Amino acid sequence: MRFIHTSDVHLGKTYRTSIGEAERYEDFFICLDSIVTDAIEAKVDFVLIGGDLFHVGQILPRTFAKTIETLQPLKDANIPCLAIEGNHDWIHRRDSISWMEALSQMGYIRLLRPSRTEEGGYCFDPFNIETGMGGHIEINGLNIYGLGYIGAQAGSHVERICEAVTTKNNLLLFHVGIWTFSPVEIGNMKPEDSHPLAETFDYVALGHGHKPYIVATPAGKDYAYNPGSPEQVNFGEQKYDKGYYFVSVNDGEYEVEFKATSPRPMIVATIDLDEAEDADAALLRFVEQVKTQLPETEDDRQPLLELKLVGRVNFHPFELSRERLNVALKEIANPLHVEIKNHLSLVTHTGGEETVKKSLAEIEHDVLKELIGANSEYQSRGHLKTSVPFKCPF
Ligand SMILES: [Mn+2]
Repeated sequence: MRFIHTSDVHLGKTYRTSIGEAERYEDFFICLDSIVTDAIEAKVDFVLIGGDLFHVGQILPRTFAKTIETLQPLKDANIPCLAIEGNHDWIHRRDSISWMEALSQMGYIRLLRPSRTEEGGYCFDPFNIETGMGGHIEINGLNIYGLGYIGAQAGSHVERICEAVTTKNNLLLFHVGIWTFSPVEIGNMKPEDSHPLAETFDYVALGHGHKPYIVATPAGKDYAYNPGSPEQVNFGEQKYDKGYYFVSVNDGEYEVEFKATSPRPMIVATIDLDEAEDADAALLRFVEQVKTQLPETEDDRQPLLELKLVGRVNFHPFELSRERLNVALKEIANPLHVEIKNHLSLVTHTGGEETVKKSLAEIEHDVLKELIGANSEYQSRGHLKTSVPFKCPF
C-alpha cells in the first residue's frame, strides 16, 4: 500500500496589493496540482492532507471552484483524499458552513473529525460517504483516524485520543506542531506528551509547521511526520526543504521518502547601506548586494523578494524611495512581489559636535506628529497608537 502525505497547502494565499497577485494566487493551485498528478501516476491508495488546505477560513468562491477543479482528477481516479481541518481552515468556522465540509459532502475530500462523548472523550465514528462526516476510515486494512486542530492543550488530549482507538494498524492525521521541531507559538505540544501516540499509531501524519521534520520515540523509532508546506507560504520558508512524503507500507513497516516540490523562488536578504553618503551611492550598493543574492537557477519564474535595508546613512532615508528601489529591482531581478523593510537610520547633526541618530520609525513618528498638529481634526487624538492584531503565520 502506498500513499502521499502533504499538508499546509494554503490555497487562496496571495499578496492582495501586488501586481503579481493573480500569478501568486495560481502558485498554490499549481503546487497542489503537481501533487495530484504524482498521486495518479504512482497509483497511490490514498492522499492525506494534514490541515490548512485553505489559507483562510472564509475563502473566495473562485478558490472553492479552483480547488474542485484541482482535486477532480483524484476523484476521477477513485483515489480518496483524506483531510482534516487546520487552524487556518478552522477560524470563523462557526460563522458559516465550512468549506471543508462542503468539499467532503461533494466527495472531493473525506473530512475526518471526531465527535466528543458526554464524558469529554473522543469518538471516531465511521466515515459516512453520504453525509461526508466521520472520524475513521479503513482502507485495505489500515485504520485512518482524523483529528483536526484542537488548540493549545493538544498534549493533554493524547491519552483520551488513544483510549478512543481499539483497532490495530492505525494512522492518525493530526494538525499540531511538536515543540522543539516546530517552535510555532501556538498549537504545539511537547515531545514527551506526543510520544505515547506511537503506542497506538504506527504513523502520525502531522501538519501545522511549514518546515518538514520527523519525530522519533526516545527509543529511536520514527512515528510522526510533518511534511511542511509544499509551497513557500511566508518569507523565511526559503530555508526549508519543500515537498511531501511518499509512503509505502509493507507488513506494517513504513518506508517514508521525502519528494521535493518546486516552489516559486524566494529570496530574503539584508542589504547593508551603512555610511552611504547619498541616495545615489546607496542605490548603487543596493543593486550590487541584491545581485549577489540572486540564485543561479534555470527557474524562469519571477522570484519573491524580501529585503531589509540596514545601516546609518548620511541622507534622509525617504530619499531612497520605494519607487527608485523597485525600478532598480525590476531591471536586475524582475520580481513578482517585493517587500522592503526600511531599517535605515539617519545621521543628523544638531549644530554642535553631537550627532543624533534617528531611526526611520522615529522620523515617521515626528512626521505624523507634525501632521496631527497641523490638522485640527486629529488633534484630539494626540497620541498615536498602532495596534496590529496577532495572526499566526502558520
Ligand atoms: Mn499552515
